[in-house]
Amino acid sequence: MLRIAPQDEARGLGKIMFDKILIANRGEIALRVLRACKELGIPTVAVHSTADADAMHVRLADESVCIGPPPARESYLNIPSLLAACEITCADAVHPGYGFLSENARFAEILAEHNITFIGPKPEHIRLMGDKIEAKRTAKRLGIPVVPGSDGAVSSNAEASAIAAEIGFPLLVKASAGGGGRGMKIARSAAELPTALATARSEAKAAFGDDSVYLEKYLERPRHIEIQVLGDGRGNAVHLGERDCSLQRRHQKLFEESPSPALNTAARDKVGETVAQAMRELNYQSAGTVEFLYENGAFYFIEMNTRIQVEHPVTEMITDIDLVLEQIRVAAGAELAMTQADVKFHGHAIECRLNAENPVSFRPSPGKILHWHPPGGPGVRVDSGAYQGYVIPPYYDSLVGKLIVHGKTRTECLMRLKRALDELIVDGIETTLPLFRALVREPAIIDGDYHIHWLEEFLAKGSVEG
Ligand code: MV4
Repeated sequence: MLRIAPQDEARGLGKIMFDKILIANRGEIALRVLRACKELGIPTVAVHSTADADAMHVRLADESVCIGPPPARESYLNIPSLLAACEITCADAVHPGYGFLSENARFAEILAEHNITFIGPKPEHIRLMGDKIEAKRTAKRLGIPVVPGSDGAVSSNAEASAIAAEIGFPLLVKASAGGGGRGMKIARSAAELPTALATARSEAKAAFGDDSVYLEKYLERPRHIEIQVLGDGRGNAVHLGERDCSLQRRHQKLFEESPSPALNTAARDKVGETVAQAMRELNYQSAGTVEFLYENGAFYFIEMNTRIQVEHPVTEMITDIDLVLEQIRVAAGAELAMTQADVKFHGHAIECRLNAENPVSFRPSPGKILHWHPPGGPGVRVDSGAYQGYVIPPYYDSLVGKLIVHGKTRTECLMRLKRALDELIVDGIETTLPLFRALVREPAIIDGDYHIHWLEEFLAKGSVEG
């Protein structure tokens, strides 16, 4: 059957669309993908473990297939089960969501070998960005500013000392196979360098089976600012501005906003255009995020994520671009629906991640939701698979839902967020809601004056009451 995406219809460009999309994920992102498929008129297949039989994504999909027992390794990460699910349902495309198999280049290749489209980047780009040394080398070659450091892996203490003499201390030792903060060690002086190297190496070997490490100048109090990109794999790419994701605890983001309170239009346009041009040169296809540290007015590339991210709605709210729908369109071979000149930024958006966790200890709090009342009204979006009576299983991440709020200005957005947080009712489990109610009243948050260590320092002061 011939289906036409609304954008293509409007431009008179009929494109052949997928017959059926299998969503290889769970929770709110499975729902998010399902919504995009419905708006494109594409039938959907949900997959689920035995623990997720009653999940909302299963109820809302056209068809569902049980792919295994609760542990993710036997279900959501089980490639043979997923292939079988595609086969029995005649799905011709798979959307991986985030996490699970979303950045597994081998999975993307296996699907291609079975004539099933992986809705995401080309395997070569997933693999390239998965190797942090190669990713950084590529970024540098494409004119993206990087953190000063070693050019590739360091092979000896002597080599590390020579680099330290050039760039000075503090230094950070990072694992080439790392990312997301795993396998990093700080060396504050020459005396600490051999131990930092040895510890990072052995941790990297244990965690990733690869002990190669590289060195970077350690930035003390940067912000974490990431640029959203979208490419069609045919030389067209745009940037959709930034998200400031500095508010995190143990590398888990909790509160994200766009635009960043730290950037002006000129700074955004400059880094955004550099990144978009790099993606054009790579022929990058699909949505992607280029992560930077930002300190004293300068951007430093750290890594690139080749998936749709949890916090993508913040960008959708200020650009009016449906990122998941665009991922599907370009995976089907369509051209990007917009040029950089078409991308306009409107107002301000903030996302809060509602996790089933104790707001002080952050211990997981799975169990039955006894009462669920999401907020509504102007500028409010809730992406969640929660419902009254739903039992959050203990096997997966603790994300219950995301509250995303939009306003014409940051002030309106914050006032709206405060009001939405006050409307939200979730009973039966503990959640991070009290943390957000405290945050929106905090002067540093109201002023936008924070960095990547701010939240952990705030929590250490005992600022949140459960
Ligand atoms: C850094 C850094 C300071 N200096 N690199 C942590 C996750 C990984 N993707 C990169 N990370 C960092 N790299 C240099 N040269 C500080 C961090 C970091 C961090 C970065 C982003 C968001 C939260 C963070 C929390 C602690 C450390």
